[in-house]
Amino acid sequence: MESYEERMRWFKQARFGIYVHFGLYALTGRGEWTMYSERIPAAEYAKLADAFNPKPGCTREWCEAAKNAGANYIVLTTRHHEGFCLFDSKVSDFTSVKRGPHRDIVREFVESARAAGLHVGLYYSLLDWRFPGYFEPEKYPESKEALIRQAHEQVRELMTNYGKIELLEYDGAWDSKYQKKKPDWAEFWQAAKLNAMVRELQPGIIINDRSGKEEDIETPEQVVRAGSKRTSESCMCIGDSCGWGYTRFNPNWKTSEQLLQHLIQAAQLDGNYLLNIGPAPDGSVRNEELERLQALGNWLNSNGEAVYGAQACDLIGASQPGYIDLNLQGPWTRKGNIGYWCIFRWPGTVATAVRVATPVKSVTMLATGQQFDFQWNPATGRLKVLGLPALPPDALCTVLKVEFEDIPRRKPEEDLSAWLQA
Ligand code: JFZ
Repeated sequence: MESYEERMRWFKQARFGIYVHFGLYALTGRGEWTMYSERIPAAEYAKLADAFNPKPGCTREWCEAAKNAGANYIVLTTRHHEGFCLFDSKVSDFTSVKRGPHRDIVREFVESARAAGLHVGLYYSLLDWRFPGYFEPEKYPESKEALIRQAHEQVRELMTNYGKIELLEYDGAWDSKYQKKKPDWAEFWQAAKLNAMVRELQPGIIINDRSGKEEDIETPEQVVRAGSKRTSESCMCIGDSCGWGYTRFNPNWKTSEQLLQHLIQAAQLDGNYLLNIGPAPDGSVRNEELERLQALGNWLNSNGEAVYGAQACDLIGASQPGYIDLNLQGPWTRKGNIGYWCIFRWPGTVATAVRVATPVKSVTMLATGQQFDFQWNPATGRLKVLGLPALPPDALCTVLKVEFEDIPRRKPEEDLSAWLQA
Protein backbone atom coordinates (compact mmCIF):
# COMPACT_ATOMS: atom_id res chain seq x y z
CA MET A 1 0.00 0.00 0.00
CA GLU A 2 1.28 3.49 -0.85
CA SER A 3 2.40 5.76 2.00
CA TYR A 4 0.09 8.20 3.75
CA GLU A 5 1.98 11.09 2.11
CA GLU A 6 1.50 9.59 -1.35
CA ARG A 7 -2.22 9.02 -0.69
CA MET A 8 -2.66 12.60 0.52
CA ARG A 9 -0.69 14.36 -2.22
CA TRP A 10 -3.61 15.33 -4.51
CA PHE A 11 -5.75 16.23 -1.47
CA LYS A 12 -3.19 18.65 0.00
CA GLN A 13 -2.70 20.24 -3.42
CA ALA A 14 -6.47 20.52 -3.92
CA ARG A 15 -7.19 22.34 -0.60
CA PHE A 16 -10.80 23.18 -1.67
CA GLY A 17 -13.77 20.87 -2.31
CA ILE A 18 -17.53 21.20 -2.71
CA TYR A 19 -19.95 19.08 -0.66
CA VAL A 20 -23.31 18.29 -2.27
CA HIS A 21 -26.15 17.32 0.08
CA PHE A 22 -28.97 16.05 -2.12
CA GLY A 23 -31.73 13.54 -1.42
CA LEU A 24 -35.44 13.18 -0.73
CA TYR A 25 -35.05 15.75 2.04
CA ALA A 26 -34.70 18.45 -0.65
CA LEU A 27 -38.42 17.99 -1.32
CA THR A 28 -39.26 18.95 2.28
CA GLY A 29 -37.37 22.26 2.01
CA ARG A 30 -36.51 21.94 5.69
CA GLY A 31 -33.09 20.25 5.62
CA GLU A 32 -31.73 16.71 5.66
CA TRP A 33 -32.77 15.92 9.26
CA THR A 34 -36.48 16.61 8.64
CA MET A 35 -37.59 12.94 8.80
CA TYR A 36 -36.09 12.56 12.29
CA SER A 37 -36.59 16.05 13.66
CA GLU A 38 -40.30 15.92 12.76
CA ARG A 39 -40.58 12.19 13.57
CA ILE A 40 -42.15 11.44 10.18
CA PRO A 41 -43.00 7.69 10.08
CA ALA A 42 -40.90 5.77 7.53
CA ALA A 43 -43.85 4.74 5.34
CA GLU A 44 -45.12 8.34 5.17
CA TYR A 45 -41.66 9.72 4.40
CA ALA A 46 -41.05 7.05 1.71
CA LYS A 47 -43.87 8.50 -0.38
CA LEU A 48 -41.48 11.36 -1.25
CA ALA A 49 -39.55 8.88 -3.42
CA ASP A 50 -42.22 8.92 -6.10
CA ALA A 51 -42.21 12.72 -6.27
CA PHE A 52 -38.40 12.86 -6.47
CA ASN A 53 -37.50 13.87 -10.01
CA PRO A 54 -34.23 15.81 -10.38
CA LYS A 55 -33.83 17.35 -13.81
CA PRO A 56 -31.49 15.59 -16.25
CA GLY A 57 -28.03 17.14 -16.21
CA CYS A 58 -28.27 18.46 -12.64
CA THR A 59 -25.03 16.70 -11.71
CA ARG A 60 -23.26 18.58 -14.51
CA GLU A 61 -24.61 21.82 -13.00
CA TRP A 62 -23.15 20.91 -9.58
CA CYS A 63 -19.76 20.15 -11.12
CA GLU A 64 -19.79 23.33 -13.18
CA ALA A 65 -20.54 25.33 -10.02
CA ALA A 66 -17.64 23.59 -8.28
CA LYS A 67 -15.25 24.36 -11.15
CA ASN A 68 -16.42 27.98 -11.24
CA ALA A 69 -15.70 28.14 -7.50
CA GLY A 70 -12.11 27.07 -8.08
CA ALA A 71 -12.70 23.80 -6.21
CA ASN A 72 -10.66 20.73 -7.15
CA TYR A 73 -12.88 17.96 -5.77
CA ILE A 74 -16.55 17.29 -5.13
CA VAL A 75 -18.37 14.98 -2.71
CA LEU A 76 -21.99 13.75 -3.10
CA THR A 77 -24.24 12.26 -0.43
CA THR A 78 -24.95 8.85 -1.94
CA ARG A 79 -27.26 7.95 0.94
CA HIS A 80 -28.01 10.14 3.94
CA HIS A 81 -29.60 9.14 7.27
CA GLU A 82 -33.06 8.94 5.64
CA GLY A 83 -31.99 5.75 3.85
CA PHE A 84 -32.76 6.76 0.26
CA CYS A 85 -29.96 5.70 -2.11
CA LEU A 86 -29.00 7.83 -5.11
CA PHE A 87 -27.37 4.68 -6.50
CA ASP A 88 -28.43 1.20 -7.62
CA SER A 89 -28.35 -1.29 -4.78
CA LYS A 90 -29.10 -5.01 -4.62
CA VAL A 91 -29.83 -4.71 -0.90
CA SER A 92 -32.40 -1.91 -1.02
CA ASP A 93 -35.51 -1.06 -3.04
CA PHE A 94 -35.43 2.50 -1.66
CA THR A 95 -33.28 3.91 -4.42
CA SER A 96 -33.38 6.48 -7.24
CA VAL A 97 -33.09 3.56 -9.71
CA LYS A 98 -36.12 1.64 -8.44
CA ARG A 99 -38.23 4.64 -7.48
CA GLY A 100 -38.83 8.24 -8.65
CA PRO A 101 -36.54 9.15 -11.58
CA HIS A 102 -35.40 5.54 -12.16
CA ARG A 103 -31.88 6.93 -12.66
CA ASP A 104 -28.53 6.21 -11.03
CA ILE A 105 -27.70 9.72 -9.83
CA VAL A 106 -24.36 8.60 -8.40
CA ARG A 107 -23.33 7.29 -11.81
CA GLU A 108 -24.35 10.58 -13.43
CA PHE A 109 -22.42 12.40 -10.70
CA VAL A 110 -19.12 10.51 -11.04
CA GLU A 111 -19.27 10.88 -14.83
CA SER A 112 -19.95 14.64 -14.55
CA ALA A 113 -17.17 15.10 -12.00
CA ARG A 114 -14.58 13.27 -14.09
CA ALA A 115 -15.65 15.16 -17.22
CA ALA A 116 -15.13 18.40 -15.28
CA GLY A 117 -11.67 17.32 -14.11
CA LEU A 118 -12.71 17.11 -10.45
CA HIS A 119 -11.48 14.50 -7.98
CA VAL A 120 -14.42 12.27 -6.95
CA GLY A 121 -15.63 11.84 -3.36
CA LEU A 122 -18.63 9.90 -2.07
CA TYR A 123 -20.42 10.44 1.25
CA TYR A 124 -22.17 7.48 2.86
CA SER A 125 -24.21 7.53 6.06
CA LEU A 126 -23.73 4.29 8.01
CA LEU A 127 -26.87 4.87 10.04
CA ASP A 128 -30.29 4.56 8.43
CA TRP A 129 -33.23 5.86 10.44
CA ARG A 130 -35.56 3.25 8.88
CA PHE A 131 -33.94 0.54 11.04
CA PRO A 132 -35.23 0.29 14.65
CA GLY A 133 -31.96 -1.51 15.37
CA TYR A 134 -30.09 1.78 14.99
CA PHE A 135 -32.10 3.45 17.75
CA GLU A 136 -32.53 0.35 20.01
CA PRO A 137 -29.84 -2.20 19.04
CA GLU A 138 -30.40 -4.29 22.18
CA LYS A 139 -34.16 -4.35 21.69
CA TYR A 140 -34.02 -5.11 17.95
CA PRO A 141 -30.82 -7.15 17.38
CA GLU A 142 -31.97 -8.56 14.02
CA SER A 143 -32.62 -5.05 12.72
CA LYS A 144 -29.22 -3.94 14.03
CA GLU A 145 -27.53 -6.83 12.16
CA ALA A 146 -29.50 -6.03 8.99
CA LEU A 147 -28.43 -2.37 9.26
CA ILE A 148 -24.75 -3.31 9.51
CA ARG A 149 -25.09 -5.77 6.64
CA GLN A 150 -26.69 -3.06 4.52
CA ALA A 151 -23.81 -0.68 5.29
CA HIS A 152 -21.14 -3.21 4.32
CA GLU A 153 -22.96 -4.32 1.19
CA GLN A 154 -23.73 -0.78 -0.01
CA VAL A 155 -20.20 0.47 0.62
CA ARG A 156 -19.00 -2.51 -1.39
CA GLU A 157 -21.38 -1.52 -4.22
CA LEU A 158 -20.14 2.08 -4.16
CA MET A 159 -16.50 1.00 -4.16
CA THR A 160 -17.08 -1.54 -6.96
CA ASN A 161 -19.54 -0.11 -9.47
CA TYR A 162 -18.49 3.52 -10.02
CA GLY A 163 -14.88 3.48 -11.13
CA LYS A 164 -12.05 5.15 -9.22
CA ILE A 165 -13.25 6.78 -6.01
CA GLU A 166 -10.62 9.02 -4.40
CA LEU A 167 -12.35 10.06 -1.17
CA LEU A 168 -14.85 8.27 1.08
CA GLU A 169 -16.69 10.46 3.58
CA TYR A 170 -18.45 8.23 6.12
CA ASP A 171 -21.01 9.74 8.42
CA GLY A 172 -23.56 8.64 10.98
CA ALA A 173 -21.41 6.25 13.00
CA TRP A 174 -22.44 7.71 16.36
CA ASP A 175 -24.67 5.66 18.69
CA SER A 176 -28.26 6.81 18.83
CA LYS A 177 -28.05 7.57 22.56
CA TYR A 178 -24.77 9.49 22.15
CA GLN A 179 -23.34 7.62 25.12
CA LYS A 180 -20.48 5.73 23.45
CA LYS A 181 -17.09 6.80 22.07
CA LYS A 182 -15.60 6.34 18.61
CA PRO A 183 -13.83 3.02 19.34
CA ASP A 184 -17.23 1.54 20.33
CA TRP A 185 -18.73 2.91 17.14
CA ALA A 186 -15.99 1.22 15.11
CA GLU A 187 -16.84 -2.06 16.81
CA PHE A 188 -20.57 -1.61 16.23
CA TRP A 189 -20.09 -1.02 12.49
CA GLN A 190 -17.22 -3.54 12.16
CA ALA A 191 -15.29 -0.61 10.68
CA ALA A 192 -11.90 -2.33 10.56
CA LYS A 193 -13.29 -5.06 8.28
CA LEU A 194 -15.31 -2.50 6.28
CA ASN A 195 -12.35 -0.19 5.64
CA ALA A 196 -10.02 -3.08 4.79
CA MET A 197 -12.51 -4.02 2.07
CA VAL A 198 -12.65 -0.39 0.89
CA ARG A 199 -8.86 -0.16 0.61
CA GLU A 200 -8.76 -3.51 -1.18
CA LEU A 201 -11.28 -2.31 -3.78
CA GLN A 202 -9.98 1.26 -4.04
CA PRO A 203 -6.19 1.38 -3.44
CA GLY A 204 -5.09 4.94 -2.67
CA ILE A 205 -8.50 6.10 -1.45
CA ILE A 206 -8.67 8.66 1.35
CA ILE A 207 -11.08 7.71 4.16
CA ASN A 208 -12.40 10.20 6.74
CA ASP A 209 -12.63 9.74 10.52
CA ARG A 210 -16.36 9.09 10.74
CA SER A 211 -16.57 5.29 10.68
CA GLY A 212 -15.33 5.24 14.28
CA LYS A 213 -11.73 4.77 13.12
CA GLU A 214 -9.22 7.61 12.67
CA GLU A 215 -8.15 6.66 9.10
CA ASP A 216 -6.79 9.49 6.93
CA ILE A 217 -8.43 12.87 7.62
CA GLU A 218 -10.14 14.65 10.50
CA THR A 219 -13.42 16.43 9.69
CA PRO A 220 -14.21 19.42 11.92
CA GLU A 221 -17.71 20.61 11.22
CA GLN A 222 -18.96 24.21 10.91
CA VAL A 223 -15.57 25.43 12.15
CA VAL A 224 -12.09 25.74 10.60
CA ARG A 225 -9.69 23.81 12.78
CA ALA A 226 -6.30 22.17 12.37
CA GLY A 227 -6.01 18.39 12.55
CA SER A 228 -4.83 17.11 15.94
CA LYS A 229 -3.05 14.08 14.42
CA ARG A 230 -3.99 14.02 10.73
CA THR A 231 -4.75 16.49 7.95
CA SER A 232 -8.07 18.21 8.62
CA GLU A 233 -10.91 18.89 6.21
CA SER A 234 -13.15 21.57 7.70
CA CYS A 235 -16.68 21.19 6.33
CA MET A 236 -19.22 24.00 6.37
CA CYS A 237 -22.60 25.15 5.07
CA ILE A 238 -23.02 28.50 3.35
CA GLY A 239 -26.25 29.10 5.27
CA ASP A 240 -27.14 28.17 8.84
CA SER A 241 -25.42 25.06 10.16
CA CYS A 242 -28.69 23.10 10.47
CA GLY A 243 -29.22 23.06 6.72
CA TRP A 244 -26.80 20.96 4.72
CA GLY A 245 -29.70 19.78 2.60
CA TYR A 246 -31.93 22.29 0.81
CA THR A 247 -33.49 24.59 3.38
CA ARG A 248 -35.91 26.79 1.52
CA PHE A 249 -35.98 29.68 4.00
CA ASN A 250 -32.38 30.00 5.21
CA PRO A 251 -31.75 33.70 5.87
CA ASN A 252 -28.30 33.56 7.42
CA TRP A 253 -25.99 33.29 4.39
CA LYS A 254 -22.28 33.69 5.08
CA THR A 255 -20.64 36.43 2.99
CA SER A 256 -18.07 35.66 0.31
CA GLU A 257 -15.51 37.38 2.56
CA GLN A 258 -16.27 34.99 5.41
CA LEU A 259 -16.08 31.95 3.13
CA LEU A 260 -12.75 33.10 1.70
CA GLN A 261 -11.37 33.69 5.19
CA HIS A 262 -12.36 30.12 6.07
CA LEU A 263 -10.67 28.73 2.95
CA ILE A 264 -7.42 30.61 3.57
CA GLN A 265 -7.48 29.78 7.28
CA ALA A 266 -7.88 26.09 6.40
CA ALA A 267 -4.83 26.26 4.11
CA GLN A 268 -2.94 28.21 6.78
CA LEU A 269 -3.65 25.31 9.15
CA ASP A 270 -2.39 22.74 6.61
CA GLY A 271 -5.97 21.61 5.99
CA ASN A 272 -8.74 21.57 3.41
CA TYR A 273 -12.08 23.35 3.19
CA LEU A 274 -15.19 21.44 2.06
CA LEU A 275 -17.97 23.94 1.35
CA ASN A 276 -21.53 22.66 1.00
CA ILE A 277 -24.32 23.29 -1.48
CA GLY A 278 -27.84 21.93 -1.00
CA PRO A 279 -29.53 21.66 -4.42
CA ALA A 280 -33.26 22.36 -4.70
CA PRO A 281 -35.78 19.52 -5.31
CA ASP A 282 -35.19 19.63 -9.08
CA GLY A 283 -31.43 19.48 -8.54
CA SER A 284 -30.75 23.12 -9.39
CA VAL A 285 -28.26 25.16 -7.37
CA ARG A 286 -29.77 28.27 -5.80
CA ASN A 287 -28.43 31.73 -6.64
CA GLU A 288 -27.36 32.49 -3.07
CA GLU A 289 -24.89 29.60 -3.38
CA LEU A 290 -23.88 30.17 -7.02
CA GLU A 291 -23.04 33.85 -6.39
CA ARG A 292 -20.73 33.03 -3.48
CA LEU A 293 -19.03 30.15 -5.27
CA GLN A 294 -18.40 32.37 -8.29
CA ALA A 295 -16.89 35.10 -6.07
CA LEU A 296 -14.49 32.53 -4.59
CA GLY A 297 -13.62 31.27 -8.06
CA ASN A 298 -12.95 34.77 -9.38
CA TRP A 299 -10.57 35.40 -6.48
CA LEU A 300 -8.85 32.03 -6.80
CA ASN A 301 -8.41 32.61 -10.52
CA SER A 302 -5.96 35.42 -9.69
CA ASN A 303 -4.71 34.27 -6.27
CA GLY A 304 -5.07 30.47 -6.17
CA GLU A 305 -1.28 30.12 -5.83
CA ALA A 306 -1.67 31.28 -2.21
CA VAL A 307 -4.08 28.39 -1.45
CA TYR A 308 -3.57 25.36 -3.73
CA GLY A 309 -0.79 23.23 -2.28
CA ALA A 310 -0.05 25.96 0.28
CA GLN A 311 0.68 25.12 3.88
CA ALA A 312 1.21 26.61 7.31
CA CYS A 313 3.50 29.61 7.70
CA ASP A 314 5.31 30.45 10.95
CA LEU A 315 4.72 34.19 10.56
CA ILE A 316 2.11 35.98 12.66
CA GLY A 317 -1.37 36.32 11.22
CA ALA A 318 -4.79 34.72 11.17
CA SER A 319 -8.02 35.31 9.34
CA GLN A 320 -9.65 36.03 12.66
CA PRO A 321 -6.76 37.45 14.76
CA GLY A 322 -6.36 35.95 18.18
CA TYR A 323 -4.69 38.05 20.88
CA ILE A 324 -1.36 36.25 20.57
CA ASP A 325 -0.99 36.61 16.80
CA LEU A 326 -2.44 40.07 16.45
CA ASN A 327 -1.64 40.81 12.83
CA LEU A 328 -4.66 42.83 11.92
CA GLN A 329 -4.12 42.63 8.18
CA GLY A 330 -4.50 38.87 7.70
CA PRO A 331 -2.90 35.41 7.64
CA TRP A 332 0.13 34.01 5.84
CA THR A 333 0.30 30.79 3.88
CA ARG A 334 3.54 29.39 2.52
CA LYS A 335 5.24 27.34 -0.19
CA GLY A 336 8.94 26.76 0.45
CA ASN A 337 10.63 30.16 0.88
CA ILE A 338 7.61 32.06 -0.44
CA GLY A 339 5.15 33.62 1.98
CA TYR A 340 1.67 34.72 0.87
CA TRP A 341 0.37 37.52 3.05
CA CYS A 342 -3.42 37.36 2.57
CA ILE A 343 -4.57 40.83 3.55
CA PHE A 344 -8.28 41.11 4.36
CA ARG A 345 -8.03 44.45 6.15
CA TRP A 346 -6.09 46.75 3.83
CA PRO A 347 -3.75 49.07 5.77
CA GLY A 348 -3.29 51.75 3.06
CA THR A 349 0.05 52.74 1.47
CA VAL A 350 2.25 50.93 4.04
CA ALA A 351 1.78 47.36 5.32
CA THR A 352 3.74 46.38 8.43
CA ALA A 353 4.49 42.83 9.53
CA VAL A 354 6.32 42.15 12.80
CA ARG A 355 8.60 39.44 14.17
CA VAL A 356 9.88 38.52 10.70
CA ALA A 357 13.17 36.73 11.43
CA THR A 358 14.06 35.73 7.85
CA PRO A 359 15.69 38.13 5.34
CA VAL A 360 13.30 39.33 2.63
CA LYS A 361 14.30 39.23 -1.05
CA SER A 362 11.26 40.70 -2.80
CA VAL A 363 7.63 41.74 -2.41
CA THR A 364 5.08 41.58 -5.26
CA MET A 365 1.32 41.75 -5.52
CA LEU A 366 0.34 38.20 -6.45
CA ALA A 367 -2.56 39.13 -8.73
CA THR A 368 -0.62 41.69 -10.80
CA GLY A 369 3.07 40.87 -10.36
CA GLN A 370 3.74 44.51 -9.42
CA GLN A 371 6.88 44.82 -7.24
CA PHE A 372 7.01 47.02 -4.14
CA ASP A 373 9.84 48.56 -2.15
CA PHE A 374 10.22 47.37 1.39
CA GLN A 375 12.25 47.90 4.53
CA TRP A 376 13.17 44.91 6.69
CA ASN A 377 14.98 45.54 9.97
CA PRO A 378 16.91 42.40 11.05
CA ALA A 379 17.25 43.75 14.60
CA THR A 380 13.55 44.31 15.21
CA GLY A 381 12.09 41.92 12.63
CA ARG A 382 9.76 44.65 11.33
CA LEU A 383 8.89 44.45 7.62
CA LYS A 384 7.32 47.53 6.06
CA VAL A 385 6.02 47.26 2.49
CA LEU A 386 5.96 50.72 0.91
CA GLY A 387 4.18 52.51 -1.91
CA LEU A 388 1.05 50.38 -1.83
CA PRO A 389 -2.24 51.63 -3.27
CA ALA A 390 -4.18 53.70 -0.76
CA LEU A 391 -7.35 51.69 -1.41
CA PRO A 392 -7.72 47.89 -1.28
CA PRO A 393 -6.72 46.46 -4.69
CA ASP A 394 -9.09 43.50 -4.20
CA ALA A 395 -12.53 43.78 -2.60
CA LEU A 396 -12.15 40.44 -0.83
CA CYS A 397 -8.46 39.97 -0.07
CA THR A 398 -5.16 41.18 -1.57
CA VAL A 399 -2.17 38.82 -1.49
CA LEU A 400 1.39 40.09 -1.18
CA LYS A 401 3.84 37.43 -2.36
CA VAL A 402 7.00 37.76 -0.26
CA GLU A 403 10.14 35.88 -1.27
CA PHE A 404 12.47 35.11 1.64
CA GLU A 405 16.08 33.88 1.66
CA ASP A 406 14.90 30.79 3.57
CA ILE A 407 11.73 29.32 5.02
CA PRO A 408 10.10 32.35 6.76
CA ARG A 409 10.39 32.12 10.53
CA ARG A 410 8.86 34.10 13.41
CA LYS A 411 11.38 36.14 15.42
CA PRO A 412 11.37 35.16 19.12
CA GLU A 413 10.64 37.93 21.64
CA GLU A 414 12.83 37.18 24.65
CA ASP A 415 11.85 40.50 26.25
CA LEU A 416 8.24 41.35 25.34
CA SER A 417 8.95 45.06 26.05
CA ALA A 418 12.08 45.26 23.85
CA TRP A 419 10.17 46.78 20.92
CA LEU A 420 9.35 49.87 22.99
CA GLN A 421 12.94 51.20 22.78
CA ALA A 422 13.86 49.64 19.43
C1 JFZ B 1 -23.53 15.04 10.00
C2 JFZ B 1 -24.94 14.84 9.43
O1 JFZ B 1 -25.81 14.48 10.49
C3 JFZ B 1 -25.39 16.13 8.78
O2 JFZ B 1 -26.67 15.95 8.27
C4 JFZ B 1 -24.40 16.46 7.65
O3 JFZ B 1 -24.43 15.43 6.68
C5 JFZ B 1 -23.00 16.62 8.27
C6 JFZ B 1 -21.95 16.86 7.19
O4 JFZ B 1 -22.62 15.45 8.98
O5 JFZ B 1 -23.61 16.02 11.01
C7 JFZ B 1 -22.86 15.90 12.11
C8 JFZ B 1 -21.92 14.91 12.24
C9 JFZ B 1 -21.13 14.85 13.36
C10 JFZ B 1 -21.33 15.77 14.37
C11 JFZ B 1 -22.28 16.76 14.25
C12 JFZ B 1 -23.06 16.82 13.10
N1 JFZ B 1 -20.54 15.71 15.56
O6 JFZ B 1 -19.67 14.81 15.62
O7 JFZ B 1 -20.73 16.54 16.48
